[in-house]
Amino acid sequence: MTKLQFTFSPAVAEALAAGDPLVALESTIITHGMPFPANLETARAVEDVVRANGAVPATIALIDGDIHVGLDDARLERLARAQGVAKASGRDLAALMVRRGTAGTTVSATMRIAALAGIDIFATGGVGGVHRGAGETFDVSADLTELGQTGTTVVCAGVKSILDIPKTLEYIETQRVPVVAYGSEDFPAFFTRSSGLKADHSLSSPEEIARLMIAHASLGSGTGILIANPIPEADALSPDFIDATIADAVREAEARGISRKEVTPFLLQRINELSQGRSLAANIALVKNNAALAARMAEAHAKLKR
Ligand code: PSU
Repeated sequence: MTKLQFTFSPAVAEALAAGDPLVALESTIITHGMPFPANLETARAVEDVVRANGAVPATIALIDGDIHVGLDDARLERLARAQGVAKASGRDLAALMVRRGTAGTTVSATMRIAALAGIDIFATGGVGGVHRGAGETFDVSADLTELGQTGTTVVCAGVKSILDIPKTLEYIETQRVPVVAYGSEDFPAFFTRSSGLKADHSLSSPEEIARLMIAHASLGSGTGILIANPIPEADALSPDFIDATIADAVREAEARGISRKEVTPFLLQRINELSQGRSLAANIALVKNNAALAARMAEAHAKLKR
């Protein structure tokens, strides 16, 4: 088998060689999750947050058929401005590499690439999950099966209620993936600090999570870990407001027959429009909050591994 070659940025290559803390970041949030220029500003700001908290950011994307681990600013800007680029989950990567394609990588693709590159921790906004109506459509994000197979620790703000949150948690349980809420008993719902459902476990420091990662790895299950970090209180949206907005967007998606991998980007964009930018502001705040926690975890984890 030929070994997959990645294109590492100099900063990422150096950190990997030295065993310094690193945080992987996804790029579908740039290509499909936010409008330009907020996507570019956020991508840059999130990298700065990782650096300010003691780790090296490694934004992952597919550019002209090459898998990049760590993007320079010119590539980040190209990705943020690109129109009509692909959204690559893990299963799309090989075909896009052959076609020399350019794509944002989803949580599933990014966690797989991070693991192959030797990066243990990955920060994002929300992971995909079981869609509402999945009993009929079978629409379950590949993020969840990837979590069951790839040993990356993913920091998110829970999942959005565009999804069926109870079914998503059931599916994650079936995949044997530990779910830990950070500093809370509740599993958060992205825009709000609680989904109304309890998380299986709660931890309250980056050091504890780093110890959990080491213990989990020693058990050899091979699964990832999902860390659910609630949005900061000051940035959270009111549950009534966001639930009504999401319900309108979901109805519209159904009426327009939006399906498959178009569903999530459509809903994100419509919710942003319907909320007049309030959902985008919350999204930016929670991604930065996750990046800060992930960097502090990476620092604690790198110390334990030395
Ligand atoms: N949820 C968000 N923002 C996002 C995504 C999900 O709040 O940008 C992106 C992530 O990249 C995630 C992907 O991996 O959407 C899931 O897509 P799907 O539901 O088609 O699997």
